[in-house]
Amino acid sequence: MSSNLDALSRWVDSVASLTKPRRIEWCDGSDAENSRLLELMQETGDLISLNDSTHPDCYLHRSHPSDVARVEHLTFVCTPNREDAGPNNHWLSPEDGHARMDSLYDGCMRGRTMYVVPYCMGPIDSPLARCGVEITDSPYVVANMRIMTRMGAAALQRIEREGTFVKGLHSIGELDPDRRFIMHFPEELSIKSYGSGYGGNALLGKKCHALRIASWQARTEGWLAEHMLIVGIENPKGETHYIAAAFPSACGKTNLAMLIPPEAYREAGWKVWTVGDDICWMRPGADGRLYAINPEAGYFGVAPGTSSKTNPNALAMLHKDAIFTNVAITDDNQPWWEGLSEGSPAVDWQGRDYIKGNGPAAHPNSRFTVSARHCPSYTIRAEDPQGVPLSAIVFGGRRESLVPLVFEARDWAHGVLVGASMASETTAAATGAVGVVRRDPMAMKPFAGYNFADYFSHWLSFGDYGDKLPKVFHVNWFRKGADGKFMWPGFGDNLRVIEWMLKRVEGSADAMETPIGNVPRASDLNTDGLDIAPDALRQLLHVDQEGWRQEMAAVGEYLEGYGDRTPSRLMEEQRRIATRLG
Ligand code: OXD
Ligand code: MN
Repeated sequence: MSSNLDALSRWVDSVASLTKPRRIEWCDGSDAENSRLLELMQETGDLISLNDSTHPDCYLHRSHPSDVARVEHLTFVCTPNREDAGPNNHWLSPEDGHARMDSLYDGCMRGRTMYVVPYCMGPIDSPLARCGVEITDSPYVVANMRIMTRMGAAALQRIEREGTFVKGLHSIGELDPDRRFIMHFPEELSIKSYGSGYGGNALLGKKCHALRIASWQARTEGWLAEHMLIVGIENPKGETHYIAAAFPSACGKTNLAMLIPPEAYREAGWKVWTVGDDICWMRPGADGRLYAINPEAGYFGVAPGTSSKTNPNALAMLHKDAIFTNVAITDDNQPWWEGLSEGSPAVDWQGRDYIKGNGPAAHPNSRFTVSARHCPSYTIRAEDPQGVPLSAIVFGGRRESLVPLVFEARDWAHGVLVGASMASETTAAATGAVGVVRRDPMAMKPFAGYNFADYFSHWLSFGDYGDKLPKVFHVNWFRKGADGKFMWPGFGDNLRVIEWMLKRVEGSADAMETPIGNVPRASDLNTDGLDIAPDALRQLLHVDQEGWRQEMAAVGEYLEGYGDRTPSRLMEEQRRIATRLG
């Protein structure tokens, strides 16, 4: 074994002597290995095979009913200095974090197989990609990692060449909510997760590596690791602009990444290309533009609400080689969830006969895991080692009032404030109350691996790259009218808003200057064929001066909560806008 792999095998040995597995299996990512694991999981009941004629090679996994979402209250960033983790993270010292985890790991894999899973986040030959190794005792995690990352032999070869990799140790333990922790040691590039098999807690390449650890690495290396989709919008002239967009979990990133243009746009030649639906790593190129890769190779998407109306592309990719977690099934063994127009549930997500009034059939955070290549709007640019150049960055939250459909930041620093002041109503993607408005800067509240104040400074530092940077926008698809219904049709019609943004990028669309940024007039948006009352559109584009005065005051208080570390440039932006609001 080469000396670079020596370090890996020493770590594997030390984990094995702590966790005491029955056997160790190094995963190569091959089809044969995958088939063997799928078979094994069907024998143990971890996977249930779905209807083979409608959903070939698709499986259902039912998790422990207490283990259905990310556990933000049990997620820690362990740095020697508490301030480095910041008030946005739960903190433990590395010594205490390791001690707590290692006592849980002691003997935890007795009788189980320990899988060693080398993986690469990003195209295998990309300079922006980074590797990791996850050790896990869950074959379900291995099968999901194989879809979500470039997993196996090629990743191991890159690790052998480079020597560095993120170390992730995961055990499902007893799935006991009182013995469940997700810990990050950014200075050691390591992760320890115990007691959960749920995606965001257990597929360590995703939130733990590609966001928390990577955001830390990105700051030290001069790039950005963000909770953003990446989508290419091709106009009728055949030009494609790439956009990265940050929305909190379960706020429509997957839908926007796979948008189907309204009919008239399709006929005119507009096309949408999906690069990624959840995570974006970006760094400046030699030309001063930001280049982005999707570090993931698959989608771990929210099933409920996915339908032939809301996201036909997603539905089309869910008919083969997909793993469903906590969905319901129909009486002919097809997956089913709320919002799906076809079929009806016979068995709910917990395996009980479905009875109306007994709660939802599918868990609200039930998921699908599927390869990105199965998406009809997949683009081979997702494999481009250099990434795609970004024309726009979009921030957005779920806000039923106040926040207009879209506005544009005046410049980069204002854009950073727009991202930093994002807020959104909470969803079922994390345990806890749903529908409560909370500040979620850049949609990174659960995922920034360091102090938000330092993170804002890092974002501001990119301003030095000048006028080739993407333009920054904020959108809100979720405004509700007095009747409690959504005012904007959303989904495919969001392309109308994107068209305006891209015209702003090209300098060919108008806007009205307001204290919060540039807002289109109704006449600046293409509303041909749109089913919306003029008054609703007027309200959607209205800037409520008094409401924003209060919002900006709240933003100021929020930013001051980070103390001396809050960059003064950000506070100046906040004051500038607050002053203009009067
Ligand atoms: C996700 C999440 O799974 O954000 O992507 O929770
Ligand atoms: Mn996410």
